[in-house]
Amino acid sequence: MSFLPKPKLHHPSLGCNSVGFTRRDYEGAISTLCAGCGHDSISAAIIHACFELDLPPHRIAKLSGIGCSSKTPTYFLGNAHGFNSVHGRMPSVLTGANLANRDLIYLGVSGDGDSASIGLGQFAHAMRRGVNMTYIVENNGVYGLTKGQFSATSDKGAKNKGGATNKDEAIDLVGMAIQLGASFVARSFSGDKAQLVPLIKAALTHNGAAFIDVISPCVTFNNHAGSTKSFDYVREHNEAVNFLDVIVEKQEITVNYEPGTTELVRQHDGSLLRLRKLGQNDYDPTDRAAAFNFLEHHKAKNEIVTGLLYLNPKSSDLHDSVGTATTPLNELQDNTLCPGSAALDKLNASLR
Ligand SMILES: Cc1ncc(C[n+]2csc(CCOP(=O)(O)OP(=O)(O)O)c2C)c(N)n1
Ligand code: SF4
Ligand SMILES: [Mg+2]
Repeated sequence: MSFLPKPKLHHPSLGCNSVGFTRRDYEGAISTLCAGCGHDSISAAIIHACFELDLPPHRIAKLSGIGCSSKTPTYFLGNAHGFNSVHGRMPSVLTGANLANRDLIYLGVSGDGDSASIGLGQFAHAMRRGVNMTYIVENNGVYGLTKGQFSATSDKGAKNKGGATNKDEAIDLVGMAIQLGASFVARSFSGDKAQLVPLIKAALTHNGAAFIDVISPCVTFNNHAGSTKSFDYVREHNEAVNFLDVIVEKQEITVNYEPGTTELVRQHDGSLLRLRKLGQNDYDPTDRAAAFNFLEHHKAKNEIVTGLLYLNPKSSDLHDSVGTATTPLNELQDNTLCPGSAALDKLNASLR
């Protein structure tokens, strides 16, 4: 059985957020993934982020492709709109839905196989077009659902469970997203909820293409010595550049920070991102070229850089560039859809 509904009961004293929902209202069915799978921790972080952002679940549309990762939308936001599409095709289905109804908040969930192998072209075009969405890749370096083949994000030299070595170069989706023009690019780790939840909140409030690569160990097929996506390896090589707080516009914006260690970035919707810099670096996430160099530099040292890596605070989205109507298509009235024969005659005359 792949769908186990959770009982609706909850403790009467469970707190509500400002739109009247408890945390339970953001949950989905009981997960059927392997116990300990990193993907389940990401689902928990999504639930946490949406509850804290006070998002009404029915205002969210969650879409995915095929894979263990793409199964996860069943396990969170049971009251949201959902569409489980074809392997690697989530970005185009989401783009279509977004163009038809811009009033929903779009969350795309995918895997490294789904996005870096079969769906690489779809991933690239969603990023370069600036589709207003949060795009999460649950990156375990293998095709988990089909029993652990190397994926395109598996590092060269990494070993699979049977001891075979990957001979191909890895695709770094974070570097690609920056290069392709995504306006929000981050990397995190499923085992670091304190870092991941604020990143998801910031991505959900961002206008434009927001991409988060989340290293998410596959405990069944890729959590052994020799894997560069295991819990132990990521913990040992994780280099966090910053820590994020999200202050949404409706709250009174007060900040308290040590000068020189915190950076404030105001987003398109008025929300404020408070970035606490970690370590001794002076990392500036708004400098695209520097972000790219930083990534390459640390990759050469086998370090996995996490945190908010690139942000364009003046981002725009596909609707801005295409100039679409502000009203969702299903709400347009006949007089708007059909302005009459006089308007058609005028248009035809202008083309003669
Ligand atoms: C068109 C098509 N090709 C191949 C498959 C077989 N298939 C299903 S899931 C998958 C890979 C999933 O890997 P990933 O996206 O990394 O997800 P994970 O299971 O690791 O979370 C493949 C190759 C398919 N379902 N459809
Ligand atoms: S096979 Fe791997 S990715 Fe799939 S549910 Fe199990 S641990 Fe998770
Ligand atoms: Mg995978």
